Order: sequence, then structure tokens, then C-alpha cells
Amino acid sequence: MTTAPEILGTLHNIRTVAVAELDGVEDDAALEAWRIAYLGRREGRLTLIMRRMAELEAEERRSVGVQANDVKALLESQLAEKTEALKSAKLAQAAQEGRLDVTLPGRRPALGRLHPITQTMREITRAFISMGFQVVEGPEVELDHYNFGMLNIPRGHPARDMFDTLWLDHTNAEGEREMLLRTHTSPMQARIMEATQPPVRVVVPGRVYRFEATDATHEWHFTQVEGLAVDRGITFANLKGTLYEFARLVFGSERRVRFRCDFFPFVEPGVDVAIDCFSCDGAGAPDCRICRGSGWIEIMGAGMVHPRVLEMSGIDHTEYTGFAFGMGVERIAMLKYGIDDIRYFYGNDARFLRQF
Ligand code: YSA
Repeated sequence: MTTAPEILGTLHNIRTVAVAELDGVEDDAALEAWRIAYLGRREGRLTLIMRRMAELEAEERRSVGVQANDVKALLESQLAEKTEALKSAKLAQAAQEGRLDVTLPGRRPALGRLHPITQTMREITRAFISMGFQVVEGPEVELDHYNFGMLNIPRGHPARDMFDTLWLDHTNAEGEREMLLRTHTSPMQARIMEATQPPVRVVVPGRVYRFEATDATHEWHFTQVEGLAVDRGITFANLKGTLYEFARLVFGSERRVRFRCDFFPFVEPGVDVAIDCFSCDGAGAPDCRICRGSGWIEIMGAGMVHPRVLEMSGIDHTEYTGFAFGMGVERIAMLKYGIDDIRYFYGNDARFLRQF
């Protein structure tokens, strides 16, 4: 028969030994073993002794029970403290092992930069800003009305074939396709003239899209900068002067510029403007893959704004005249940097892009 003094003696012993043992515990495994040895539900020493209290008289059981619960509470709180202490020690050790040596030389972060086409586009717009032009932008998803109609290219006009068009899958009440990815930046001419009375001097940089096969000088999506000047007394000489100055600012004074008659329904007269080929130095070498033996690279279309285009946009053509141009930014970047294939620009090859 178990007596109260025996149980109290055992409780005292458990308390002393358990606390001393816990002091020497140094890792999680030893702590778990300690917990099972003293507080384990089945075979823990405290559990076993508390089970034996059932053999005591009710009065004794109550007073011994109070003591047993005190020992249990003490062991549990010591267990919690030790758990925390081991956790903190582990963290401190990890910090110590992985600590930073601030005296080591740093690794230079790779810096991003502007895409060469963005750089060229900004250089072009800066040149025109220095001549008094303002910069505006317009939508890439455009209406047939602005991309063609307002530029004197009505439905069925053969000049639409000049611009292989990517259409949006959308038709109007008459079943006609009316939205497209703009094929050039020229629709902004009409949008600007509708909204502003002369004098107008703007450049419009932006992306354009054509349903076209790609080769060394053609992409299916590329960048243009449109220019438009409308005022009293503007002549073709103003157009030439502006474009010569642009060529001087962007390419330097040694580059030659060529104007040749060309047709665009929205100008009269119209020209194409070319710069002498950087690859064969304008010699027109028969095997030159850039100019294909011509010695010239076409960079833009231009001309005097057609009177009908002025009228359609609400500008009196008897009072005002204007010039306009639209240039290919990728072609200009090719000329400036001596790139012989336009497709490098959009190949996402970091080795190519890092050069700029
Ligand atoms: C003409 C007269 C104006 O009063 C105003 C603007 C224009 C230009 C007209 N809107 C146009 O887009 N003409 S264009 O088809 O000859 O393209 C103009 C320039 O874009 C070209 O000179 C060329 O530099 C570039 N380009 C054309 N197709 C290209 C291209 N660049 C890369 N890939 C293509 N597929």
C-alpha cells in the first residue's frame, strides 16, 4: 500500500533530479527524451506517481494532489523555457555561421538600359524639339477612317495595297472591317489637324504594324516618327531645310541626303528621302546586303500635305499649306550604329542589346 509520505518523497526527488537533468540538456533530441521521461503520458515518472495517488485516502489525496500539480506545473514551465532557449541558441548560431563580411568587395548589379530603338527615337524627337516641334502620341489600334479615309485613301483605293494591314476582328453595321493596327503614324496627322488650328508643328513617335514578311531591312512591327507642320506660307523648301537639319543633327554633316519623287495619296508632291549607305559608304557595291547595290537607304516618305487632307480635317487649304514626313526609326538606328539586320533589334539577345 502506497503512503502519502512515500509519494511526497518521490515527488521531491523527481523535482530535484528533473530540474538538474534539464540543466544539462543541450539539444532538441535530449529535451524530447527528458519530456518523455518525466511528463510522458504513459511512462513518465510524474505520471506514474500521480497514478499511484489513487491508492490514498481522500483527504491525503487532496493535499498530495496539490503538491503533485505544483511539481507538474514547474516541470512544464521549465520545459517551455528550455524550448525557447534552445530555439534562440539555434538562431544565434545560424546568424553567426552565415554572417556577412561587409569588407568583401560587392557584386556589381547588372544595370538595365534603354532599348536602342527607344534611344534613337528620343534622339530623333530631340532634334525636332530643338527646331520648335512638339511631341504627341496616338493610338496603336486605329480606325480605318483615320489610317486611310482621312488620308485620302478611301475604301477600294489601290494605295491601300502599299500598307499590308493587320485588321481587328470587328465589323461595323455594314459588315465592313473598321479597326486595325495602325500601319503608319500618319493617321495622327488627321487627328491633330481636326483638334488644332494652325500653326501646327508636331512630331509623333510610335509603333506601327504591317502584315509583311521580314528580311534584313523589313520588320512586321517597327517604329515611325511622323512630322507635321501647317501654317501660312509653308513651302517645299521648308520641308527640305527641316530634313537637312535633322540629318545633320542625327547623322553628322558628312552624310548625303537624297530626295526622290514618290507617291503617297496624302501628299502632293511626295518624295522618298534616303541617306547614303553606311555599309558600302554610298558606293552601291553590287553585293551590299543593306542597300542592295543602290548606295542609298530609304529612311522616310514625305511631301506637302494634300489640299484634300487639309480640307477633310477642317483646315482652309487656300490659306494654309503644310509639309509632313514619316520616318522608320529602325532604319535610322541601323544607319547610325552600322547594324546590317533589322531583326537583331527584336531578337532579345542581351549580347546585342548590351552594346548600346
Ligand atoms: C509619307 C508622306 C507623309 O506626308 C507622311 C508620312 C509618310 C510616310 C508614310 N506614312 C509611310 O509609312 N511610308 S512608308 O511605308 O514608306 O514607310 C516610311 C518609312 O518607314 C520607310 O521609309 C522606312 O524607313 C520605314 N519602313 C517601312 N516599312 C518598314 C520600315 N521599316 C522597317 N520595316 C518595315 N517593314
